[in-house]
Amino acid sequence: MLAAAFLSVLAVMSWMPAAHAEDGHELWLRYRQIETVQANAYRADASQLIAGQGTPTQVAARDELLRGLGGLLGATLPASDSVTRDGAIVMGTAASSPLIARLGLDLDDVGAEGYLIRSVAIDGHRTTVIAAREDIGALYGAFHFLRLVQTGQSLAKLDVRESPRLKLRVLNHWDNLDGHVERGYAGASIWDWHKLPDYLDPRYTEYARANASLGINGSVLNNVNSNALSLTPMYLQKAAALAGVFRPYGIRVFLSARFSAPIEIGGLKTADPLDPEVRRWWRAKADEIYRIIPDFGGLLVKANSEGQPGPQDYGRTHAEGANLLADALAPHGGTVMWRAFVYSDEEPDDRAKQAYTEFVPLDGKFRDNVLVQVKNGAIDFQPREPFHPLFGAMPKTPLMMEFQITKEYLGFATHLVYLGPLYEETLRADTYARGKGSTVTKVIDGSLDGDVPGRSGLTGMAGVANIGADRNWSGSHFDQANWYAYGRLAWNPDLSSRAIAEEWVRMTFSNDERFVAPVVGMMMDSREAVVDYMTPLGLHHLMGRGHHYGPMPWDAGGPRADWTPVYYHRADKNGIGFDRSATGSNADAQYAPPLAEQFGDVERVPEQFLLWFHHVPWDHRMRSGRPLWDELVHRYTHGVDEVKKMRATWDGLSAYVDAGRHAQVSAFLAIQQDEAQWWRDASIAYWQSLNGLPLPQGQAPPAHTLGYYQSLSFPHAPGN
Ligand code: GCV
Repeated sequence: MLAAAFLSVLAVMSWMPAAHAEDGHELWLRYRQIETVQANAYRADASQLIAGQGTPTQVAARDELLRGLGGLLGATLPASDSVTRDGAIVMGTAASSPLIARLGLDLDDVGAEGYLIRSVAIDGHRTTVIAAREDIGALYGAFHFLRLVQTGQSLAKLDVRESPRLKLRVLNHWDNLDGHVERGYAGASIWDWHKLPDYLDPRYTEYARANASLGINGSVLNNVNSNALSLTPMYLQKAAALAGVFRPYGIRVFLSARFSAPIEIGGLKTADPLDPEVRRWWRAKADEIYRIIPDFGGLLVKANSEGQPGPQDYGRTHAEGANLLADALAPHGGTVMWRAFVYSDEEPDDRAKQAYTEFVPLDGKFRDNVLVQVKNGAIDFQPREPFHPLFGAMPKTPLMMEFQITKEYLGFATHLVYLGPLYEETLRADTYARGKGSTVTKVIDGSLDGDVPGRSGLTGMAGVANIGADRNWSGSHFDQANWYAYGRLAWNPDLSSRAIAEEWVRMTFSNDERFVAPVVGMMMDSREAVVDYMTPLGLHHLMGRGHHYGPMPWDAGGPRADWTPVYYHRADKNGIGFDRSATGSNADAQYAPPLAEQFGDVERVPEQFLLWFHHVPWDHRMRSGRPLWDELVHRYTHGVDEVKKMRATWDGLSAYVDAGRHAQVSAFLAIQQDEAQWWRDASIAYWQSLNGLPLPQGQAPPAHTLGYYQSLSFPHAPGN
């Protein structure tokens, strides 16, 4: 909670005229000097630092506090060995700090990564203690302490106790060895594989710092559509160099593994998971990896999905495939993250059903060191999807959440869409798997089924990174907020997306209330806006083929029906929507009974999922009283209007932001407005070509003919 008194001071005092143009490279760790009166107040609570420097992690924590407080307070914090004045900060573990050992703090239940921040008296002086069981906890505590200062909170009477709710909090980079980032909109990969391991770009350390500031503790370096070469000695040495940079920051390196690697780089004739030679090969490969990277985290696998090789090529199951790798990694403590993003090459069924159909029968068959990694929804990172029905349906198997941070389906880098509300909506969704209150969060943090006999205690969350070589890391200033929100929710999935947005705005831009409130408001409304202008009322996957840029609801044909929008909307002159009720694909039956009933009933389904679960006539009566067609048009227009509002809001905030960042956000919002209009107009023109209905009164017609929208093509759209 923000201290009210402090904030009122901030409201008046912290505004500083927009200074030099910034390029966003420093992310939320800008540490710009705060206003003098406030800085003086903080200096009384941050007057000296007593912290060890016996290990690289201790050095990182101490350097961060010195850098952060030095920047924020505009003064070098004296370092010392003992508390000699009020406002001392003592940081460390019982092992690294005799002062902390002396205090006898109750650190037993904070775990290896947790920490306490407490106001105490030491030798008669007011002191803040940042204490942990392990060095990494102290580093996380240092970042937390800095966040308090960055967001203008009081440092008096601190009593913070934090530990992460999930064990693995990882970024998945879809980075190829040639530097291209699949679904990347922030330039090339930050991994310069060619110059590794000899040249360590300073960016690698900056990356590690930024992630550690959020508690992210793992990085899968390469694309899940993987190249077996990443497991060859040459690339393992390169990965080891990155692991060395990340280690002080508590980040372990993982790799995506290609299932057919035994053939491609091992010279075997098969990759059959039950073949003894193949088993030997993977065991030897794991031994080799751990010789090179002793704290290697493990392997992420996309198998039998979108053309990737996998155990089904040999008539084996996903569990048999995952267990092959799990057995190889187990002696070293490594983890397998086996993805459930699968759909059959033969398209026998509704694509939304296939992961559930394939994985539920395997519940309980995975080794203890396997996590099944499940996307938030059953199709593919759409602007809105119901939560994936696998959550709650595999009680004997730890499931790991996979969110997408990069905005493949949400306007790439130029649309301002804050994903916190999307993540929060999924995490808080009630699966009803063990009765009311069985939220997705409880599924992934293990609290719902953690006591199922034989189940391992692994937990985790993965985020598909939006990081690239652009100066601002994420392709746009506001996309940094999605990296930030992902990391904060991976640490604590119960945090509110609004509170996270507020923290981020204060750290990234300004503490001035006149800026914070409108910008947080914009961010919170932005996700609903994109749903409205792209895919309202449960529509989904209507984006351009392959690159997923722009609207293409008319697209049909090609190699497989379930890659085309017409497969998903099924619109004709009579109606629109995918019937997933009992009269259709019956996908709703994959949810627990109360939800299945609700989703399956066209009168009770939440309207935001109407066309996800039902095919309805164009004149279907909506709760607003409007017929569906009118409601759809209304939603499209509303989405565009929301973007116009965001633009107007941002335009009025130039006094609070440096000119560089303000100008780029303005330019991107203008692009977003044009593209939102394009989505609205192209969609309406196409639906009208099917239903022949007039526009509701007062709604503007599309700016162009349907033929115009259909003629557009984007062969070089990024990320493909
Ligand atoms: C890495 C979608 C994306 C692909 C991605 C795939 C996946 O299909 O368009 O680029 O491949 O999801 O998550 O494996």
